[in-house]
Amino acid sequence: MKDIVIFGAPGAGKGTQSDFIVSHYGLTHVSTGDLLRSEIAAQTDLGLRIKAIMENGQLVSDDIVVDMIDRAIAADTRGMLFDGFPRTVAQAQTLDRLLSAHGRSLTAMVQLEVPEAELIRRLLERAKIQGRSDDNEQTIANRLAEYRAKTLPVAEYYASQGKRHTVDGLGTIEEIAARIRALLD
Ligand code: B4P
Repeated sequence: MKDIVIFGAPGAGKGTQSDFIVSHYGLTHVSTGDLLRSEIAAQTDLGLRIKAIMENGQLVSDDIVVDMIDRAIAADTRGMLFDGFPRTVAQAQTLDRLLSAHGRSLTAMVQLEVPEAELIRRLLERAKIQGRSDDNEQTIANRLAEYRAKTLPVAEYYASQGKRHTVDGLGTIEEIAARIRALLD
């Protein structure tokens, strides 16, 4: 059973490449961004708190996302693709613990590498098409700062376990998917 993390900065293409990876390898897709947006759409008290944090470009607290992931792992029997999780070293440590409690361990982490100017270009382009409330210039700057400070250390965490694999995230969606497939095969 494969359990894979797709990792990268905001706009690196994690969600985009996840579609290909889950269909090709028959994995269960779990995107913490999607789960959090569903909570917002349901207009729960928790959703309202999450909305304010996301619109500010900050990370939602570890306990909220860990609870979501815990439930997703417990329900899965196929192997999983973790998209947008872990985003802090504490989340990465928790993922190791949760998988181990189910007799599993992470197979690989795939890091999409994209220069910052291209990340900003993609997110501003998405803003025009999807109108996501966290895709505006100020929020994007905050999200990139959060990424550098809290999420990039996760790459070192997996490098120290020998599980980090980098992929050039520039090119067409199909070219990048082919690079990921070559790596995972
Ligand atoms: P996410 O939903 O994970 O969003 P993201 O990082 O912006 O997107 P992604 O990298 O998936 O980009 P995409 O493929 O869509 O997170 C949103 C927020 O949720 C976070 O800021 C945070 O507040 C919160 N959150 C989520 N998980 C959390 C966690 N674990 N802990 C705490 N908080 C958490 O690509 C972006 C755009 O680029 C798209 O428009 C796409 O069409 C385009 N694109 C993709 N590949 C391309 C290519 N090759 N060429 C040109 N354009 C491309």
